[in-house]
Amino acid sequence: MSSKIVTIERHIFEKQKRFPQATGELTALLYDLALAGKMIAAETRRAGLNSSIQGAAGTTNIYGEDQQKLDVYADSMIFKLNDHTNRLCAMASEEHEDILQIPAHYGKGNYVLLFDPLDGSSNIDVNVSVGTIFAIHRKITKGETGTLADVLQPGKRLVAAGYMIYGSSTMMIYTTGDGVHGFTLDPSVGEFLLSHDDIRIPEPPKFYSCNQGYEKQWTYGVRRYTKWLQGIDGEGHAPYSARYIGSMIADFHRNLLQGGVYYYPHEMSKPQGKIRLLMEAQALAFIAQNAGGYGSDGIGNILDVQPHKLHQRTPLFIGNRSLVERAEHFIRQHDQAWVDEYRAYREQAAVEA
Ligand code: AHM
Ligand code: MG
Repeated sequence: MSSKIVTIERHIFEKQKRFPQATGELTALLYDLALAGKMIAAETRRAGLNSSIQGAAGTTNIYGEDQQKLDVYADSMIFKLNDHTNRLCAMASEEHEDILQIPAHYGKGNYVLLFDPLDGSSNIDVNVSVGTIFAIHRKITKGETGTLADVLQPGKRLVAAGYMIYGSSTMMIYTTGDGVHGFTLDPSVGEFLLSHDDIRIPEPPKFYSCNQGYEKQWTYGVRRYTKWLQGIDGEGHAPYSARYIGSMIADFHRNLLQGGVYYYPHEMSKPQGKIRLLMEAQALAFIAQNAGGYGSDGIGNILDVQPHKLHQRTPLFIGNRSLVERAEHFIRQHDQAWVDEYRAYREQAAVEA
């Protein structure tokens, strides 16, 4: 534990100072996201008291999922805090079908912001932790404004990623590829203060997190993997404990700090899984990798996948490398038909992109 008080602003600034070519743009962008996190946290805390922000908004997003009022609030807050800063050329949100264009006058920035404004939002009304996930790419096209090609980049090219978790305390975790750092919001002063410096996912892991209620839909490899985690199949090791909140950010956060694996696998009826590659999986895989862990789609590294569409979904296995690689092993052994089908989809996708 450091003896000095480090605000998130100071931390980001000091990290960026090491790069002489840094303009301060990324620092400011991350700081704007911290501000968005504080505003969403404040609204989330009052959700149980205020019917104007609690419950369903009466609308659906592009996946046909019911939007919560707080989904809509979080989405518009992130957009409004970032649409006029000259730092971004485009944004993409889980809640919108197309990329979000920045007003022409401001849209000449060097970065692209992708976000899931409120992950796990179906849990808000029952007071369970939710979170905001974000990922930042550098603009790669030559034109003045951002295009879909700037958004559809593999996760290995990310410049930064992170999340805010609105739980018993509010935290912001971020990485720019140089360690994963965690800050806790001190509500009395409204500042994120460094509380978890240079997070490394611990060994040995303790937990596995998945929706086992869907086992019927799983392929044989995923079922065998789960039996292995339970210590039933294989070498008969002690079982890992099951923890599934149904709010990925909360499950991921626990496993990042205490060790474990979260998985939302492919299913017979959903061979591409549920989790969104661009707004969820890339960011978390980048964080996991920078904390010594690993994120896979069951075949290989999520960060190598070249996306072909904005709302592409992916199976996700993420956490301690040893546990994720074990999932890949079971899938390779038992789910060859799915591997062939999914690999073909990925390769075709790369050509289309
Ligand atoms: P969301 O971004 O619409 O909230 O969906 C993602 C969420 C994850 O947070 C969570 O792990 C999963 O969906 C829960 O899905 P299920 O209810 O099928 O287990
Ligand atoms: Mg989500």
